[in-house]
Amino acid sequence: MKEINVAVTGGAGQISYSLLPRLISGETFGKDMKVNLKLIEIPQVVEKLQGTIMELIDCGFKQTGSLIATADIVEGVENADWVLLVGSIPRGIVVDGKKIEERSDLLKINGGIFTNQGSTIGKHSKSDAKILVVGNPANTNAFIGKNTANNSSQQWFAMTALDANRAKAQLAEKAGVNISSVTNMTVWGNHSPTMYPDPYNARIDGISAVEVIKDLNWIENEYLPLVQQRGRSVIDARGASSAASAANAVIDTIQSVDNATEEGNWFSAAVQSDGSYETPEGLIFGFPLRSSGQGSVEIVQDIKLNDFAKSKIKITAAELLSEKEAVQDLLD
Ligand code: NAX
Repeated sequence: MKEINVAVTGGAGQISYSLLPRLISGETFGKDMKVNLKLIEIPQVVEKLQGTIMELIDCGFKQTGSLIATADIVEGVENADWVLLVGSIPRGIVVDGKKIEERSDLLKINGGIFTNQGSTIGKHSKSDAKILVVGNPANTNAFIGKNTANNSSQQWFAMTALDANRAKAQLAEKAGVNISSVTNMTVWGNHSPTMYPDPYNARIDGISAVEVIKDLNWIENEYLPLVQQRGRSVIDARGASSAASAANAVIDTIQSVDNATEEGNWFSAAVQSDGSYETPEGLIFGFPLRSSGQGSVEIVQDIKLNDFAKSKIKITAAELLSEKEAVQDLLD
């Protein structure tokens, strides 16, 4: 069997609990791939991972390779092919006696974590490693990580696949079709309520979703907030954040990056902007992407954006620029 090394931070968190079995079951990397997992946690929590490891062993998957728990980031990301940065400090936590409520404080605290993780990944993970940031604020954490990693042969992504899946699901429900009919979904910009899930270029059985649904008021005034606030709606209903669907989106992203994209389709993730679609260069920005299946991923060009789309993309770009400013001192 071939082998792959996967590192996951936040290994004892909610998303990981749904994610980890699916990483080692043959579902994500294929039936012929043995998966060596390194689970990384903060020192106060690392002991708990022994329980998770027992459960992973007890799943009895034949693709399961070595299972290691560590609080040492160097040991954790050493030689990794994929690094899944799921761990981060949530809003509301008390740090040095202060309750962290402000987005700017959250940006700084998590930024500090991602400078260290980024530089370690840059030095110790494989030269063709792929890194997916899930922990929020995901785009700006990835921006910090990529810049401190300073290793241009590694590829950094921030996750927008959950938003894209939510965006497809709402279109499918409104149109009364199966979700598999909805393709070409892009979530432009930030993984935050300013994101722009693009219904004009999304297709339902090959036709623009807007043309199929024929309800512009719903599209522009109801659909967007539904998708943008879906995470909040799940928390309100469940009393906990969306962990199973987030884990599923991690797997979707890995598969989208690792396998060739179907002809005519694309997938959604945030990558470093090269200035495409007049977005600020350097930001980690949600784009439509295609993968060759051989390691390269490119931004799909020449998608038509109407004035509505351009105005929404400007808003999310402005938010990402202000997040960048808030963490700039960590990068100087
Ligand atoms: P949990 O709070 O259940 O778990 C987070 C885990 O990360 C904790 O066990 C914590 O100890 C660990 N951790 C914190 N700092 C760490 C560090 N420096 N190194 C290693 N581990 C560390 O959160 P969970 O529900 O699993 O969510 C994880 C992150 O995903 C959150 O930031 C959340 O906001 C974010 N999300 C991102 C989504 C996306 O689409 N990009 C969607 C789902 C989710 O909201």
